[in-house]
Formats: sequence, structure tokens, C-alpha cells
Amino acid sequence: MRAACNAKEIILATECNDRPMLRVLVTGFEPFGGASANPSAEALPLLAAGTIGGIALRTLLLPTSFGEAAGRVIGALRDDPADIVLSLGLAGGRAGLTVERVAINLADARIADNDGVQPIDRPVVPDGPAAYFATLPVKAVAASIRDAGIAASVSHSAGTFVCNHLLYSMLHWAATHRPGLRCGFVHLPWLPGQHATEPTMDAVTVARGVAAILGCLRDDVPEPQVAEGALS
Ligand code: PCA
Repeated sequence: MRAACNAKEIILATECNDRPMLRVLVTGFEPFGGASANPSAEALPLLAAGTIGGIALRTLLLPTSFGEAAGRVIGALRDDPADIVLSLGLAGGRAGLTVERVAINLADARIADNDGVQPIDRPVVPDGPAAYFATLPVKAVAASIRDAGIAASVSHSAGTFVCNHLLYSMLHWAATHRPGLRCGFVHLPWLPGQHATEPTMDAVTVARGVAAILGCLRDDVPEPQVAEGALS
């Protein structure tokens, strides 16, 4: 299949030629923990509205549920395969888009999920490896977001709640069932008005950041050899 350029390609209006179409599924989460909104859910319709050059983009809103989220994604991919799953979620307190590098085989929930489930010290996959690395070029992705003028960094912990559970589950499924499928996760700050003192970012800026990520992935930007480690 070839990339189709059209006038609606406003977000990524760069060259769009003979490259094969990259199939990307972007997921977001419903609000959780008593909040009324989730930036990842708010960003999805903005992305769908902006068609992306060279990318066949689909979006999927997921329940914030340990038991449901990964199965929904896997079901969607069985119906209609993708090359990349890029998942989004809220991590209140973070100042920019944080590109997760690692998912760990641990569910240790500080609060219950939207099904009332609160696992403590449970593996995501019994007897699975302790951790997986995300299979996206996380430093290149973070740099592409910053190049768009939006704060971003690499994160070395996706936490131990539903987002980590989803990333681990997807990386495990890819490793065991879909070699070649690449999976990554980006955590987002609060939306404006969601928190009085911690950093916020509006959904349009988030969507612009995601568009920058999609361009980076479409263009196959290699991982730069730059330091982006952290002490914590
Ligand atoms: N953030 C939570 C789960 C859903 C979401 O948006 C997390 O970081 O695990």
C-alpha cells in the first residue's frame, strides 16, 4: 500500500511519497481515580481529526482496567493489524510528555482501577520476564516532541498501575505472538484546571506532540546516542 496525500494532512504536512503506509494504533484511557477527564482521552479525537501523511492512524479509547485494557488492544489488532501501538495515559505531576522506556512485571496499585480492582504486588504475567524495554526509539521520540516546541523527556518508570500493566502486556504479547509489532507509551501531564499546583498541558498541545511522534516513527528516525538518563 502506498501513502496517500490529501489536503487534510495538516498536522504532518511533510513529504509523503513512496514510503509504505505505517499503520499506527494510538490508545488513550478513560478518566480514573475520581477525575472527570483524562488528557489521553481528550487528545484522541483531535488526532483523528488531523489526518496524518504516510500514516494509517486509528485510535482506541480504553477502560482504566487491569483486566480489560490489554485485551481490548489485542482484540483490535486481531481484527486489523498495526505496525505500532502508541499508548497514552495521564501521569499527574509530570511536566511534559514523558516517553516510557521500561515496563515492569508488577502491578501494585495505590488506588483501585475503574472496576474496583486493586492488585498489590502481583505480576502482570506470572513467570514473565522482570521487564521489557519499549520497542520505540524513545530518545528520538522525545527529541521530536521537543523539536515541535513541546516539553518532553525519557522516563524510566511507567509506574505500577494500569499504564505500566498495558505496556508490559503489549510488549509481552508482541514478544510471544507478534514479532515485529512495536509498542510504546507516553505519559501526559494534567489538563489545565485539573490540578492547582502541578504542571498542566492542554489537549491540543498533547495532540501536536503526538503528531511529532508519529512523524518521527514514520520517518524512521534512528535513536541518537545522547545521554538522557536520570538519577531517579
Ligand atoms: N494513567 C494511569 C492509568 C490510566 C491513565 O491514564 C497510569 O498511569 O497507570
